[in-house]
Amino acid sequence: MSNIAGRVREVFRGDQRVDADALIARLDAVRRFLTAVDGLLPDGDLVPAHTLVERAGTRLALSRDHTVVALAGATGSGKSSLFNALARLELSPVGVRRPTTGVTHACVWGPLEGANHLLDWIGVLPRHRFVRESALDADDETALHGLILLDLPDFDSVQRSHRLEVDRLLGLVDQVVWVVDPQKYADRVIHDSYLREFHRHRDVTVVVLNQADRLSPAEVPRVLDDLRRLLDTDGLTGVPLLATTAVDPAGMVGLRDTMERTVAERQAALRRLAGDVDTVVAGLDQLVGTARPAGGPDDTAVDGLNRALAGAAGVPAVTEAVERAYRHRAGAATGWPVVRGWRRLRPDPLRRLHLPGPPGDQSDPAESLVAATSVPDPTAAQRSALGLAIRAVADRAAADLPAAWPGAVTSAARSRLGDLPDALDRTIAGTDLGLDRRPVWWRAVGGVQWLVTLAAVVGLGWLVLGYALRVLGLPALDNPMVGAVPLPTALLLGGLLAGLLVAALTRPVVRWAARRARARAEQRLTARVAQVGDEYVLTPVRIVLGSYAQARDALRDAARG
Ligand SMILES: Nc1nc2c(ncn2[C@@H]2O[C@H](COP(=O)(O)OP(=O)(O)OP(=O)(O)O)[C@@H](O)[C@H]2O)c(=O)[nH]1
Ligand SMILES: [Mg+2]
Repeated sequence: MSNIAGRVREVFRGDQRVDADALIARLDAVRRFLTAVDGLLPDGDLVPAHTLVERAGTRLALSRDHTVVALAGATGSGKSSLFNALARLELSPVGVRRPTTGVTHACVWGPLEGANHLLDWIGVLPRHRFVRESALDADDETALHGLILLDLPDFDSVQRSHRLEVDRLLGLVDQVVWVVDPQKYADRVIHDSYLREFHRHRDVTVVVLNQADRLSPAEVPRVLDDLRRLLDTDGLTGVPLLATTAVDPAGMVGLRDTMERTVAERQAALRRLAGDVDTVVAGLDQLVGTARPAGGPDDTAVDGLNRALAGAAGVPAVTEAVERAYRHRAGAATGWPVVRGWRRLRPDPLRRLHLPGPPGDQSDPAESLVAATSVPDPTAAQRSALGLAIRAVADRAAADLPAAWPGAVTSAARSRLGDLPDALDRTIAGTDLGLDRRPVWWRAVGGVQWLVTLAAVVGLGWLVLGYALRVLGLPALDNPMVGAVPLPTALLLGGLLAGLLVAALTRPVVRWAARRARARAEQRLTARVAQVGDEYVLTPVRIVLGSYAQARDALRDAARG
């Protein structure tokens, strides 16, 4: 037996210490990761991380002076026999009828009080809890003070409840001693379903080949070598492997030494949780990947979005109306006064869209309080162009992100799509189109038009007066001459001609200024519409990209073991 114990010490490697503060920092990082991805990634992918955070928090809050070690294995491998041999008492029934152990038994070394909360959490019924504290033992058992040993049911049980109980407990205990026997040590179930799954928990895994007395002394090393090879394949290289004989105290020395060392180190709980963090981080790695988070949506896609938004908001229709409104209003202000009134009868093109009318136009003040414009609704083509542009923004922003993220980015980009039409309409209604002041030159030209019209009226009056005097036989007025033309005639004709001339000369200037007013309005509208796009589409996308960056940083912190 001492040979076997010697072999055990050679491969034992429980020397890697886990710093409690560093572990808590890693768990905090996992918590930050979960906060960052909350609502963005499928909940199903996050279950192990949530479970870890909850379990680790509870385990660390409970006694850190106790080490919970579970004896796990196939039915009949000798778990209960080892449990009793370690306790040196017959606590858990050992039987020939399989399976024997149906519920977990616990044995606590040292006072039970401190361990009770831990056993409540683990879920061992009080009637199956035992205390290994006897005055008769003197100091024999002090080396194991702090140990809580669990005798588990069989994991390969015909009883489904046994398997469920084992799986539940394996997620909670600090260390697992896997018990195999010479007949079944190579069984696929234990290797494929259990040991392989525990490869990140090598630091808290011990494997014992029990019933070693059933092998000849020459066979023991051979079977241990074979088992070691299988464990290497399972990814459990270097885990302590020892042979035990539950029915012979000498065959328990190696396992007892291992237990004492585990209890003395007070490291198993921390190592187990560190292994859990490793497992969770490895599982989450593909959700975050190595891609650097994009700074934000790219410029080309944003330009496309702004164009599509402008189209959907009816910016072309409004700018067209601005140009016509400018011509309309300039015509009314600078046109020939004889026909000006007639112009005013025609409706203002901007008012027709329920946009601000000419300055001082109070014809319907209530209407100006209504945000909704009568800008035509977007066509089906404009709507689908907007949909595509939003998609393109999301696709470009999420191009380098792992598969789990593009969906979240697209949802964010589309999250406020329903509010966009109203927001765009309000923006159009609230944009200063640059037409609310009459240019000075309109007033100057208008003044000239009034002057020449006045001259024509004076000329006409003068002529009418002269004609009336002649009809009544009264002395005629002495008409001054302008060249060969009498002054009243010159005033009338000159005034009329000058009016038409000023109107003709003004027309191309008005057209040019109307185009400029249109360009200015287009610039302002495009800028305001882009702000709406920023608020309703780009900001939600940026928030998701920010969450990705936070999740990535958090996972990197959690991975630092
Ligand atoms: N010779 C020998 N027999 C053993 C040894 N360990 C256990 N046995 C016997 O193997 C049988 C099964 O032992 P248990 O301790 O009940 O096995 P278990 O793993 O608890 O089984 P379940 O509770 O059914 O999961 C009993 O008859 C034990 O006496 C050992 O080291 N050597
Ligand atoms: Mg048993």
